[in-house]
Amino acid sequence: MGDKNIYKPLISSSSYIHPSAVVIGNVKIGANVFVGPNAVIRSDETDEDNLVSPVVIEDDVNIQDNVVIHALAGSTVKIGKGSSVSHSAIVHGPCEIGRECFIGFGSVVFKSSVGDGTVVMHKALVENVMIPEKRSVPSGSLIKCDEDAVMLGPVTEDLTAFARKVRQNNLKLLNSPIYHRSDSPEIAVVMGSKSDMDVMKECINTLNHFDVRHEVRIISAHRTPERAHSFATGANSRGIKIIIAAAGKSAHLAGVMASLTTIPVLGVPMQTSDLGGLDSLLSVVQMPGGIPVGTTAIGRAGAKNSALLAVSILALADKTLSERLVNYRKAMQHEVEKMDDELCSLIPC
Ligand code: RP5
Repeated sequence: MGDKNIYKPLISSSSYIHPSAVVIGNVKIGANVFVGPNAVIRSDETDEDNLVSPVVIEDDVNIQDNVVIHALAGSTVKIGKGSSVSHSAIVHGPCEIGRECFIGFGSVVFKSSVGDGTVVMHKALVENVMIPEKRSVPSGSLIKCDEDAVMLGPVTEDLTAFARKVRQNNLKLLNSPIYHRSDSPEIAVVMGSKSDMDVMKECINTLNHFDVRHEVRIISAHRTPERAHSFATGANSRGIKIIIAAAGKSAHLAGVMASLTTIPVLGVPMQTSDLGGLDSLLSVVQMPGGIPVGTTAIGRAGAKNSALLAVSILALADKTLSERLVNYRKAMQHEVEKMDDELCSLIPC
């Protein structure tokens, strides 16, 4: 048996999967992919070596409602960048759909490859063929041998424009408030390593105190650069309003995040054993003009303050949060006054 992790879907954080859609097994979904209601994407059949071949959905693809994408054991499915698979279509492996293709309502594509830019209109059956690039498959066609495929005419400009429009409209859904769940996190707390967690608990506890919805991730600018990239580019479309990024040593995480998104990024430099955190501080704070990172103090104080700073930014548009922040300050004030009173009672002022 191979590595069990390869059987888990790997989905870019910039993509949207509707809660009613089902994604099972060795499925890789790239950036900015929209998967609509009731779509099923399964890669679960094992071959003779007990391995599961992948279903790969490249960036900017849209998979509409009730689409089924599945593969026979040992075969793969690939949907190329910028393609659309429309309502109730079935793409069954082995199958390769090229880039910027369109597969229409209720069409079935099985054991076939479809060249870049080809448009398959509605209720067509494409089986056991290779369709060259930029062909047009009319609605209701049966394309079952290479002779059928050779007879296909070129895709017209109108069809290409239609496919582009469908793609653009569906990708817009990624940013639509209709698909933003009201319980989605507003703040992302990202740290470069699990070893940062002990300090970053200060941040997380403070966000919990203010009841601010947040998510916590471990993403490294150096060790998982691709994940850092897809996380930062997708944060805005997922409704994240502020990223808090903590890292130590040569701490690029906050800067990398800030370079890939326009939402505010707060950097927390971690204390280090070699240089006490000065290394982290300078790496986080010394951003060249143009890409700002709001930097807090090194270590625990900085972790706590990053949360408070994030809360104060959110409070600009949230009266309840603003009141909580005022009360938090008042409580701190009372605590210090109490300390002073106690001291004065021991040593008369
Ligand atoms: C950075 O390197 C992390 O943010 C952490 O502060 C530091 C050390 O990481 P580990 O070696 O403990 O994983 O990337």
